[in-house]
Order: sequence, then C-alpha cells, then structure tokens
Amino acid sequence: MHLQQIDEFAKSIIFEAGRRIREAFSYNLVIETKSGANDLVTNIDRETELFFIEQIKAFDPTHKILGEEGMGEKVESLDGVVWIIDPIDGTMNFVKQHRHFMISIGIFVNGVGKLGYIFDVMREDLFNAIEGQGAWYNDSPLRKLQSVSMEESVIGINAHWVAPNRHIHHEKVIEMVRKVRGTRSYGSAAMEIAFVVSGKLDAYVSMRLAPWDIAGGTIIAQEVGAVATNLHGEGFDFLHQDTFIIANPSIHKELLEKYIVPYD
Ligand code: 2AM
Ligand code: CA
Ligand code: CA
Ligand code: CA
Repeated sequence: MHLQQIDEFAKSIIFEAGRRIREAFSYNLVIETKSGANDLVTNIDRETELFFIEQIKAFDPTHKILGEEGMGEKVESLDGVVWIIDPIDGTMNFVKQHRHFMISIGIFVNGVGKLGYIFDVMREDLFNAIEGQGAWYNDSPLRKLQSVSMEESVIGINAHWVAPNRHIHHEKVIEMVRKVRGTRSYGSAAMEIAFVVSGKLDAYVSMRLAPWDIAGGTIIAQEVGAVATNLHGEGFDFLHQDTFIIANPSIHKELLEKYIVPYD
C-alpha cells in the first residue's frame, strides 16, 4: 500500500477520534489509577485505543497495533506495518484541565519510522511528518531547527529532577536551570516533543518513557533535525521503555555531557 494512502487514512481517524474525545466530556469519565496515584487511566483512553484498533483492522488486517492500554495484540517485533499508539498522552491534564493532551501515533514499516502524528485534541492542532518528505504543523511546513546556545534555550523538564533523586545528578540539573533562559513542564511528553520539533522548546528530558510516548514525535524529529536519544546518547528501542531526551542539535551533546547525567 502507498504511504500517502496510509497517511490520509491515519489523519482521518485521528480527527474522528479527537471529535469523540471532545464529546466525551459531556458524559461520565471513569478515572482509575494504574501503577500509582499519579498514573491515571480513564474509560476514554481505552475507548479511543479500541476505536483506533477497529478502524485500522478494517482498513488493513495485516497492520499490527501496539497501544499503551494493551487493547491490541501482543507486538513483539517491528516487522511489517506497526502502529504505535498513545490514545491520550497527558491523561492527568485530560482529567484535571480538559486540555493539553495529545493523540500520538507513529507508523513503522519493517522497523523504519515512516509516518508520525501528534494531535492536540482541544486545539485541533496537528503536527505530522512523512519520512524523507518533511514535517508540518497543520498545513505549514516545519523548518529545520536553527541553532541555539544554552543561554538562549528553554528546556522542558519535570521539577522532580531538580531535587535529589536516584536517577540523575540533580546538582547538575540545578546548574542547567540557572544557565538556560527558562524551563517548562507541560505534563504531556508528546506535547513537549511537538514543541521541540517546532522550535517552541529547545529540549525535553524524561527519566522514563514508553514507545507510545515518543513514536510519533521521533519520526517528526528526523525531518526537522531534532536529535532524540536515551540519556546515554543511544537510539531508542521502540519495544521497551527507556530514558529520553530530544533536543535541538546544537545543545544535545552539551546537555548530556554537562547537565543531564544519569547515575548508571
Ligand atoms: P500518559 O499521560 O499517556 O500516561 C506525564 O509526565 C507524561 O509522562 C505523560 O506524557 C505521560 O503519558 C507520561 N508517562 C509515562 N509513564 C508514566 C507513568 N508511569 N505515570 C505517569 N505518566 C507517565
Ligand atoms: Ca498512561
Ligand atoms: Ca503517554
Ligand atoms: Ca496515554
């Protein structure tokens, strides 16, 4: 099947899923916790993932789907066409603010990221990319990232990492916070990645992300020259969780060498 056809189909179901999520606020949200008090899931996360699975299987039953809520089949390899889906990224924002949450989708063909989408559901803003053809914010092309210095940078990072913790040298994070122009924390990994690829943030760091948090975003990143790795500077494995950084290429190395230094 032609990539262009999959792209058109993907956009159509993302917009339809967005309409359904916006309507869902008028009926009951059932909120549950998963691994802990800050790890939430709702009936809408699950229903949205199921909607994607049903639509994709009707479109082409050979496509495989790896979704956060585990409603699809078990996906153990990236052979064939694989959709990696986060039906709602930023569930806490969804529940608490009714905004600032994204649908995030990456489509891989035999392990290569081909199509990436991050959709801001309430603003109806789409960031997307086609491998080798470019990236767009709605209908405007996204430009290659211009270089920035640390002093001019705005970095997406959670306040946790400025306090003593077992993941990274927090005193180096404090140095970074003092050096850069500003820091932000939006509560949706996909939103922060969308901001990095469109130059609204210069980097985003997380200690633990899963494939569905970053699949769509890393495909868009390639098209604008943003660099995405784990905190050891290695490529991300799309079947397991890992640490994560995405940055403007002019500061990625410096961030990892001087400021975002994991213990192990
Ligand atoms: P989610 O909303 O899809 O769960 C919140 O800081 C960001 O981290 C969100 O993008 C959230 O995705 C993601 N995240 C990944 N693992 C998480 C976890 N165990 N608990 C809470 N948020 C998590
Ligand atoms: Ca979640
Ligand atoms: Ca997520
Ligand atoms: Ca989610």
